[in-house]
Amino acid sequence: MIELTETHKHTFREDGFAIVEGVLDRETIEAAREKFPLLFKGQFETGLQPDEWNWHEGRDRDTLTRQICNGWKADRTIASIVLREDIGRACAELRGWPGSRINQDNVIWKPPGSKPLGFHQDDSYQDWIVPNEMMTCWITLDDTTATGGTIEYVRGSHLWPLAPPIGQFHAPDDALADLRPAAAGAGVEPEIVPIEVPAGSAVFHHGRTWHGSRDNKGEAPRRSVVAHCMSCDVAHHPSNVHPVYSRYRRQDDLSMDESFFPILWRQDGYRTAWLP
Ligand SMILES: O=C(O)CCC(=O)C(=O)O
Repeated sequence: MIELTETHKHTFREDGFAIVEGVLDRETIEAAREKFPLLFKGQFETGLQPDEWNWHEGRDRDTLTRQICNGWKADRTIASIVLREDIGRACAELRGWPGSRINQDNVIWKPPGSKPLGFHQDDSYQDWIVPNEMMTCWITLDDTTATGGTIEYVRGSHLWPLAPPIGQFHAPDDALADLRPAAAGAGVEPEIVPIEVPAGSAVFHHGRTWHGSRDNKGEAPRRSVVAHCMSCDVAHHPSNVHPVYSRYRRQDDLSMDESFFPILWRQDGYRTAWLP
């Protein structure tokens, strides 16, 4: 059960991210790890494909970071993590929202030798929703190290302006290429903080906090499950279209469908009925 302290809230306000250890127990960590090879082979427990599936075994280079978006639709173990009520509550509390829905999840697998994910702001990819704001709970299934491809945050960068989507997200030659001009624009020397935490820890980050992960130079994989949330009150944008997620917009209706974007927690006690 995640209980945010005043220290977490203060750190989040100052830095744009806050670490909470002990979010997953050993059994859940093991259960989730076992799903990674199956998911990336296309063996989906529910029979449904995830919305995005960027690395297929046998098709893609081993050096790429492997990523699935909306693994919760394909797998109940992933769903049991990213659709947790306490994650929704913590995201809402940190942002002052009346509640949280899932926007999308990520299943991320960085084997030894795998390449970076470019530093970016999550909100740069959210122009299909109003307001275009996301809040993330990033959870590691492995102990993380600075050289082992862990997530890295730029302290205080949630207060910088919103930048456009970055030039190259997967395996860029220079993971910091888009961060540098953004930092120069903000008039600061970026302070990059690698997150070194035990398996089962979470980091909550603001949708504008610059972050990414560099090469995994270690001997062990780095696996994460990520819940990207949005406010429960969010709507589809009337004209901006996301090629994947705007498919869930109904004709002449901008409201979010709870079948695809369930409400994890709301301050009046509501939670999407089918979630249990
Ligand atoms: O796990 C990573 O390497 C990056 C994840 C990420 O970009 C995110 O959680 O927003």
